[in-house]
Amino acid sequence: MRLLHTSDWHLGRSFHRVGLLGAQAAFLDRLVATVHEHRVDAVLVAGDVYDRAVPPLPAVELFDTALHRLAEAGVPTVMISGNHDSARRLGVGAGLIERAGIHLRTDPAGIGTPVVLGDDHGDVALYGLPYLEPALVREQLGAEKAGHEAVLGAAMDRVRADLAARPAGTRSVVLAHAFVAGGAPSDSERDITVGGVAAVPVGVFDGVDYVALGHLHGSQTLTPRVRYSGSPLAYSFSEADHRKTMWLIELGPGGPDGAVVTAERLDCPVPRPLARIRGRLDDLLDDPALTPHEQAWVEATLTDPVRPAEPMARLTGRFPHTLNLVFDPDRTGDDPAASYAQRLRDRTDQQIAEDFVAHVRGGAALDGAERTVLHGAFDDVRVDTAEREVGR
Ligand SMILES: [Mn+2]
Repeated sequence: MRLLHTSDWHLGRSFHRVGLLGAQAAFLDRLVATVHEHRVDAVLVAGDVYDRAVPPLPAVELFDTALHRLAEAGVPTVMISGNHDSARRLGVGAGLIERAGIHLRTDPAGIGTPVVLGDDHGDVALYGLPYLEPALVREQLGAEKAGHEAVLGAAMDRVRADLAARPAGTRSVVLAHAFVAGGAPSDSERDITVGGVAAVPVGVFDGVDYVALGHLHGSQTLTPRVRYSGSPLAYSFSEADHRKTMWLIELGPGGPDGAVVTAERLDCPVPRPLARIRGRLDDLLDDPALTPHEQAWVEATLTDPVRPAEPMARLTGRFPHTLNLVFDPDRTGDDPAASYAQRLRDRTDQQIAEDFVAHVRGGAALDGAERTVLHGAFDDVRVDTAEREVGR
């Protein structure tokens, strides 16, 4: 059985000031063309279909068109909601479009009910696990502990229980939207770590022939059976070195150690390459080595000790698609002038809040109890926001 695995479309997202709807439409064209060209048996979309809970209308229209084209192609499609999607909104009409072969799984209640497809080697059960927000689904799933590992573990127990009741030799595929240990993040995923350890061990998926993951935006192979497809487009400059692809997975006949899995990377269309360039402004304007980047979307880091006049106007003279300007002046020693944004970079909300508390009371750090209170406050805000979203 041939599966096409993709995720993290983030329909409606823009890149700095540039709208990406055209690029997202071009990707969907490629997806549909690939389905025909490679005679794909099922399409797997592992979450973050949209960029926001309430996506802009053109993004909804693009999604609607994609659904119609997949249904017309007659290719069964399994989709789950990600942490950017509103599961409730995305799931509207799921029961109806199921009849057209589009299986939209947004409700944790359906985790143990797979889409069953078949080929010459027998049945394949495909389980869609929507993004599971631990505080919201822990009780429903009967997870013994809090946190991502416990709820995903409980969800996988349901999958394995269902699978065990099926005819021997039934092959299995799981779609999940999660941060699995060993994966490398970029700057365009929404953090899911507040409230504890986000990364779940890959062993949580044991017993399944293939796991189609979403959430991390770089294509990655955690094991031959557990992969991230990554996003079809770069959504941050930290992805400048990514090759954006889909996985074409061939699921062979079952065996004692699981079905044979082979994988091929298929490229997504690149609307415009990305380049991160760094140096003094005059050098960036002159350096012949930068010629290949002149038509790229550029992020320029200027290292001039004194900020040059009109840097954007001058840079766009050579690099008309410059989208982001960063100032990182060459200075020596400990620099009190380092920007606030630079000091906050790579820090979690919890760290920033702890430093703030210490700062306003003369340097006294939080003790354990205080840290717990702060931690709890972040959790509460997060759960409130999520509950408001699902309308509870
Ligand atoms: Mn995502």
